[in-house]
Amino acid sequence: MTRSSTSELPPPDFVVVANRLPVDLEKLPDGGRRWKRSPGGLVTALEPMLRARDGAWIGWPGIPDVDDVAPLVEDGLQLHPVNLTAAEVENYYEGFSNGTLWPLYHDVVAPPAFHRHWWQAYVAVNQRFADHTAKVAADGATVWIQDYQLQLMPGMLRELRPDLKIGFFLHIPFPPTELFMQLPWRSAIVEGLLGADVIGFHTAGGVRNFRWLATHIANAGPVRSRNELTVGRRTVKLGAFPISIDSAQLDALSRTDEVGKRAAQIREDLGNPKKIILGVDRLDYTKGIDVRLRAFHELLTEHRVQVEDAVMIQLATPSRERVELYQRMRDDIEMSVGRINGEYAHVGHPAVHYLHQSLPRDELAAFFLAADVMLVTPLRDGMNLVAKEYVACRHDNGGVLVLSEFAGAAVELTSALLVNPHDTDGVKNTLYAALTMAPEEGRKRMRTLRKQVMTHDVDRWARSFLEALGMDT
Ligand code: ADQ
Repeated sequence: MTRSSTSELPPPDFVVVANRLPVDLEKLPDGGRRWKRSPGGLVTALEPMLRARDGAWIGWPGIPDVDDVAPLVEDGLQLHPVNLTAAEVENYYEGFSNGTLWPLYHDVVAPPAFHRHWWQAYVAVNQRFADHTAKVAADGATVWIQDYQLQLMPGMLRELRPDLKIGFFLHIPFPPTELFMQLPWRSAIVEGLLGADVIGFHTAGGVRNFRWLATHIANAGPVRSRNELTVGRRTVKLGAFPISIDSAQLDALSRTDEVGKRAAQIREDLGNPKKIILGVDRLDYTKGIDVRLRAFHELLTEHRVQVEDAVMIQLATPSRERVELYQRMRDDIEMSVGRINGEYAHVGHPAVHYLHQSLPRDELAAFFLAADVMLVTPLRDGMNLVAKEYVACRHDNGGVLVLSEFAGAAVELTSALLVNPHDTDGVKNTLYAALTMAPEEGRKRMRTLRKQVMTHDVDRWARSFLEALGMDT
């Protein structure tokens, strides 16, 4: 990585703004600090475009109370840190973003909390991001704002810099209007979003919900067409842009010898069971990890599945560990795993293997390649990239994907076995069907799924959004 300061560079004409920077700042034991890359799909997709244009990324570096970090340039990409205080992390991030908006936007599967001091912190932090961006962006630049933590920012930025082209993309579902209406600050959020020129959602359902609210509770004028609203003298475009993954890269990784050998090794380490069932998630109450544990447990109890024949692996990345609800959910999941193993494991052969760990990409690819059935059962999910990653890794056309109807991915991945995660019998019977599916039918379904995932990658997603915003990609 070559690093330098931003002072000698021209102002960027393409700027991405997200809650987090694509690098994390780490505190060292000796009191020093260092930057660590935090790879993610969004960075991979946008990096080439950002570098080609000497673009900039604005975001929080991941630790609170560091207001002395200068912007830096990393291999041609400008990184501009925005500081958050410890109180703002608590109130804007853990509070309003993850304690109010996250559950509200995910069908209130957990009750959202409404606190005025959380909201005030959300307003203040959005304003800081807007002020920062207004200072950094070149005349007439394109600014692409990401996700639910920054929904007020499009409006705030437009006030400061009407010359900018502003796009906003929501990575989580936009909820049904009846649920959104609970939010005491609903008009401010809708008006904030309407500051953008293009507002993107994963699905047409999100577009529909937002369009109704924009015309009923905010000052959006007549609907010009299904996907265009009039706001004052401006036109705001709405669109469904289903995000994806770097499909070719994962496909290539899963074809390497190392990953193939590691997948075989995983099978052997498990005692060569006939079937391996896999779940891979951030440990979050929206992901329905409990749903699939219950289904597997019942199949064992009903003797439809024997532990000698089928094992389950649940990989769970630690997430939001300071939030009490997440601590409780983790306890519940670990208790269920303990109970299933207590009843059905043999010494040396657990029924459920549970890893509360984040794994490297190649290791994850090996698990995907080893798994006969992939269980993706969220109660609600904006998209769910795990489902697409599984498909991209199955270059052998093997494996069966069981997918929740309530994941955005279900709109595209219709050849998966779709389930209603609230219907335990349905999930259980579908899991059984997946375990006993004729190989030819499995391959046929996987071929269709791969056609979709391999041709609709994250680069295509980013380009289609930026083209809607009028950027020459
Ligand atoms: P997330 O809720 O984080 O994203 P998801 O789309 O599934 O959900 O992405 C999770 C990522 O974490 C995947 O790339 C997955 O491989 C990785 N991961 C999960 N467990 C892991 C483990 N144990 N080790 C290593 N990596 C692991 C939000 C929305 C989604 C939306 C995305 C992108 O909630 O609905 O798809 O943003 O818009």
